[in-house]
Amino acid sequence: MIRSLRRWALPLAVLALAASGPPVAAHADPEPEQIVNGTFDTTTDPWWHTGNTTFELDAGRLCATVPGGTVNPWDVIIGVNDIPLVRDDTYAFGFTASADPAKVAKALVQLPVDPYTQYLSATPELSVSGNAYAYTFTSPVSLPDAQVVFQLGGSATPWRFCLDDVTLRGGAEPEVYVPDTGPRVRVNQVAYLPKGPKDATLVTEATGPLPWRLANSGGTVVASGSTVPRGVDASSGQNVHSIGFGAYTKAGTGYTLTADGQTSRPFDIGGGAYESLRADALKFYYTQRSGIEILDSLRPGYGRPAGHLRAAPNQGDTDVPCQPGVCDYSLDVSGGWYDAGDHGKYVVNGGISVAQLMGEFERTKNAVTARPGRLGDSTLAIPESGNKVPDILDEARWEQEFLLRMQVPAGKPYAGMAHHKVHDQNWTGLPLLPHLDPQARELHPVSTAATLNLAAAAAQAARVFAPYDPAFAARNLTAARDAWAAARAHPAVYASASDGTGGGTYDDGDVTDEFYWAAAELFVTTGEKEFQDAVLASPHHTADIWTPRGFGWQSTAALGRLDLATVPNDLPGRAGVRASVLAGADEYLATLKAHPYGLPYDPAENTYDWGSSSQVLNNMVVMAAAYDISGRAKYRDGVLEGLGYLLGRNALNQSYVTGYGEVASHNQHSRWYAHQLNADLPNPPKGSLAGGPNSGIQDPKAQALLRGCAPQFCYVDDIESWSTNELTVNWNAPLSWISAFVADQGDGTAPVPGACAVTYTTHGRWPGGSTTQVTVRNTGSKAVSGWTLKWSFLGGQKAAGAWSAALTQDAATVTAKDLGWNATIRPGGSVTFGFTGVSAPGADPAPDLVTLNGAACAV
Ligand code: 9MR
Repeated sequence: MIRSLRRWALPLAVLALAASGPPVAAHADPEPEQIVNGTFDTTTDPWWHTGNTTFELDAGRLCATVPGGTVNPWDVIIGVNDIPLVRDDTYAFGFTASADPAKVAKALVQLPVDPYTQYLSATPELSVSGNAYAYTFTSPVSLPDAQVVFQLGGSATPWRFCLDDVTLRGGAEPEVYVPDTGPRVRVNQVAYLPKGPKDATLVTEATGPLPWRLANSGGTVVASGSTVPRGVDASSGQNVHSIGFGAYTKAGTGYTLTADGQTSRPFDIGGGAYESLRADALKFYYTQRSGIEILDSLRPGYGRPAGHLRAAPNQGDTDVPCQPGVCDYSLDVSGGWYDAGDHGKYVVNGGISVAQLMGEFERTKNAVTARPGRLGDSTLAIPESGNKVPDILDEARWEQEFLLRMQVPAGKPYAGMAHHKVHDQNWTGLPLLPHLDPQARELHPVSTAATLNLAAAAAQAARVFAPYDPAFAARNLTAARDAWAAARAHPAVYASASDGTGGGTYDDGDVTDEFYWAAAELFVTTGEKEFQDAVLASPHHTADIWTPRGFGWQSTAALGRLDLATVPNDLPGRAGVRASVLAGADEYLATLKAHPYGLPYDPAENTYDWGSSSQVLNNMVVMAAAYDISGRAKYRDGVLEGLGYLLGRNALNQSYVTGYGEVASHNQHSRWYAHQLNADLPNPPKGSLAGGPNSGIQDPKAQALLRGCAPQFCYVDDIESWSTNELTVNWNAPLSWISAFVADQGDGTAPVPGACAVTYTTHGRWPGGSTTQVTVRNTGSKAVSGWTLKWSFLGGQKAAGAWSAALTQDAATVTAKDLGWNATIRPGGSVTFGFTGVSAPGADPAPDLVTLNGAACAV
């Protein structure tokens, strides 16, 4: 796999430039290995090839079919870059290789640029059965970035080359990478809510309690106490203590915490930062958009031409054929968001991302603490701002329209299914702005996972867009039904795990969870028996789906369960579904309480996932949903404490969100936010989440620096570390969901429940309409004089006529006001009013959340 053909002169910490290597003496330790991945166990990275061949990983070897009809040896090359050489040092170079049919190749260690001076030139005679080859040479130069290349061209006929165990020993020991982790007191570097929990971690050798002091920005000590020793933390390998200072509640900026002679990075006590993070985490999506010019006026410093339309050198996404042999048509699959730092667009990942954005919006209808206006129109500075549709939905629609385009048209084989992905034919290097990508784009085969993902997202879109654009909602519902039927007809079409040239695979061999999620969304939207039956029959409906690693693109059951629990619907046994979310949250809370860094994430094998930041966040989403369901403060506090890890309370003492925290990730792997490679390009915008520690360290940068890392240390803020430091649409989605949740908590004061109880009863239903009666009872001890009752319809219902109240409706939100004569509700007394409604297609469930004069009533 080639991620980066073009290399850049970077100050690499690992490169030893000293020319004074020790003489090659007989000593027990082997000379240092300079080839990062010569064994090809799981990847061919960072090896590259000329465009006329491709790599295959074959039983732990790198293999390639060498084309015939070339003239010179250098017409076909396989190589690896950035090999440091030390002048006058002697090197042992070796490899095993085979050729079928037998061939003579050239193996070179050389200067990577013209005149390509060769320090070693060998001509191994390769056989079909394969041989091991060994050479020595003394380097005449010191060079940070020599190349090892195999020149394979010059054959009239094609042949197959396989390579393994490439080794180059000698030269200087690679420098040991030691990250700068600053002071040993680790805090949420952004902000603690005044009325919320406040926890920090101290890294120390001490085993007994130590004193701590909290100081305000003037240096005055405002609180103090003793640390709690927690022993050695497995996720970091550090001996740690915890510090709790939640009793201090005064808002302010520039606080510091001191213990064991170390003073933390500064932080605020206040909620304001989360209001900006709510917007920034969502604004991330506009600059990820494909197929539209990014306006510099809306995102100063980030303007760029539209990507992947037809303008050269782009070949464009407007008329994309399938991979050879996959289909006989081409589709307009323009638009949508780029997945990550690459230019690929993947249905399963786009689907979960757009679903979480729509879920963030839907939460404003169903959660007591939600502040709907904060996600309203004109909150995100996007081209659609001002169109009277909440900006978060406009942004979601940009992706949703793309997902619909990925569906196979009627009349074609697999009609109704979704193509798994569209991306470049080959991997491109960095940097590369979207509009400059010259690669051909290809549609990849359909998959059941992508089809169900589309069904779920489209079913959800059908209800959330209904009040704003009934035609778009109806289009989504049709697409969702078609996708569901197509997935039922083709239940086991899996994306290939080896289809990873030019884009990620996103392969998934178990789609039972996608069936559950799609059924759940279709049921919530339509209320229909077929989907209810599918939900109730799914093993995921009753299983403990709250695994330590959490949910994501490969395990989607939680998305279904959470919506069944939080969005109004009349599923039999719904109380049990809601209780199961609390049970899951209790598991994550227990993990968090046991973890000295306060993470609701502690996989049993003590290995962190690719994109672990998002797994932490998704586990927090479960706790947040439990808070929305139950109002129990412990769940909300779990979310607030978990957020601290992402914003600085961690082993690396850094925030994983660009622009938030004193020291924060800012060199995420991206082809267009590539400031680290080209000073004319920007860093990622503020509010961009880095994937975070990944025990797999699949990229060569991380492998060179981090081998043997404890989980929390498996991260480097370097643009080349695509396995620890990328940014993606599916990682910013839970960041945005959680930052909205946290911003909604204000200063952390728990909402006071209203002294009211509401019964909402739909008495009559006929095709297209219904009649509903609402009774509001005053359960408090004071009279209510003058009342305003609010709720949101779930879909596109309209209140048509009312009695005993004045009803107005704005999109889904209904406001009912007293008529003067019934303005007073005495303690224990009640008022009743009613209305007729016009039903939208789909279910018409009673709203979960009704507020009286701004406070939530029991329903
Ligand atoms: O996020 C994905 C992670 O879960 C997988 O383990 C990994 C390897 O398949 O791929 C990650 O997704 C990448 C995708 O394949 C291509 N675009 C960038 C994504 C983030 O690194």
